[in-house]
Amino acid sequence: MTVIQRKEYRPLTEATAVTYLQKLGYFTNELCESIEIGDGNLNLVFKVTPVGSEKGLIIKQALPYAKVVGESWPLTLNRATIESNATKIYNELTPNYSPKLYEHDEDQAVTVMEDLSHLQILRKGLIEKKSYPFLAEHIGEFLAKSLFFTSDFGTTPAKKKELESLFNNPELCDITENLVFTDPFFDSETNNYEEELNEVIHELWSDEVLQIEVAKLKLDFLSKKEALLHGDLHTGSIFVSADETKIIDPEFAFVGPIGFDLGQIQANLIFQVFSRSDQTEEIVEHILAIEKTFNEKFIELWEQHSVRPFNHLGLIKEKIEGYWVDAIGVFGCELIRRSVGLAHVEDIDSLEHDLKIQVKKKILHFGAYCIKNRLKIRNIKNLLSGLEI
Ligand code: SR1
Ligand code: MG
Repeated sequence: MTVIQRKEYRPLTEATAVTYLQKLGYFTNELCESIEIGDGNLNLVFKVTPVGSEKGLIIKQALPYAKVVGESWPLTLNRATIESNATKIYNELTPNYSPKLYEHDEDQAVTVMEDLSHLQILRKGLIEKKSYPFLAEHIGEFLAKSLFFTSDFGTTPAKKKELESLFNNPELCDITENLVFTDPFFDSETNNYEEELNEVIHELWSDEVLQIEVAKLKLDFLSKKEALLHGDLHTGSIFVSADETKIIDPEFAFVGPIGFDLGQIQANLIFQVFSRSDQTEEIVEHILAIEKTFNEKFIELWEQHSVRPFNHLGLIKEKIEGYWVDAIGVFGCELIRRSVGLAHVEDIDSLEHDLKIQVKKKILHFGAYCIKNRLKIRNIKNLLSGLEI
């Protein structure tokens, strides 16, 4: 029997990130610059560039705890392997929308990827009011392809079960279950909100209908195994320029309800509608166009690539309608959790205090309305047609 010796895990520094790459054969004879650029909640991210050159490589390393809280919140390193496996699948299914994956080291929880630093995080770009004419088309296509080809419409039962086992991601699913579907709906220690919101939040906590509907959505999150999800598709997980869109950070990937990815991205875009005083039409157009593109492409993929020839168009349409009903529920939960829970969004947090409170109150009411009325609302187009900000 061969015993494989695991190498002891060590967090990289800016200096060791360079030697790490050089040991793998990259930039061996070059002087390199290295900077830690991670601004997310969980990982170290280094950009290593040969001096005098624009493009380098990105090294991402998972830390054994959540950076956003500190060492008191231990976190599995396996999420780096989940992320690298998901990126590999996205490289195959949606190469235009995913960074190229070069290396993965399970022991060190390290992934080496394409340098996308010529792009900007979508959330930041939207806050700076930049325009992205192809955004909705790109996101809609990414969603349709990644979800269709990993669903029972686009893959075989055997491959689907392989996906379920490869993306067994209990720790990160648990974080989402708690932070999205549980903690914001009771007086949890993880919550983080302004005292001016006390009254509205207590209203939500004592709203029995809301509590039941959130419990149903949580159960769907735990039990619906529809497709491989990105699992954390907010505007901080997308890099953009005027004509490029790259989806990053799929460490929360798992096989779950399609409406989860659909609802999360749409909610994170609508924060811009709530926080902007002008130019909201452009964002509303993106949100509507994502729904339209997803629906059209999903049906097109089904017509051309279905592994289930006995399916009917009516069934696909019914299923897609169901995904959007689920999405509106998730959308509502995401609105509430980013206002009450642990992890906030810069779109809202960067507002001046009084305005922020006013906006957050609207978001909380709207979130609860979406969760409770999702079956009646049915889709994003209907939802936005009645939206008054
Ligand atoms: C402890 S992690 C907090 C949040 O950051 C991630 O990006 C996910 O959205 C998670 O819920
Ligand atoms: Mg992330």
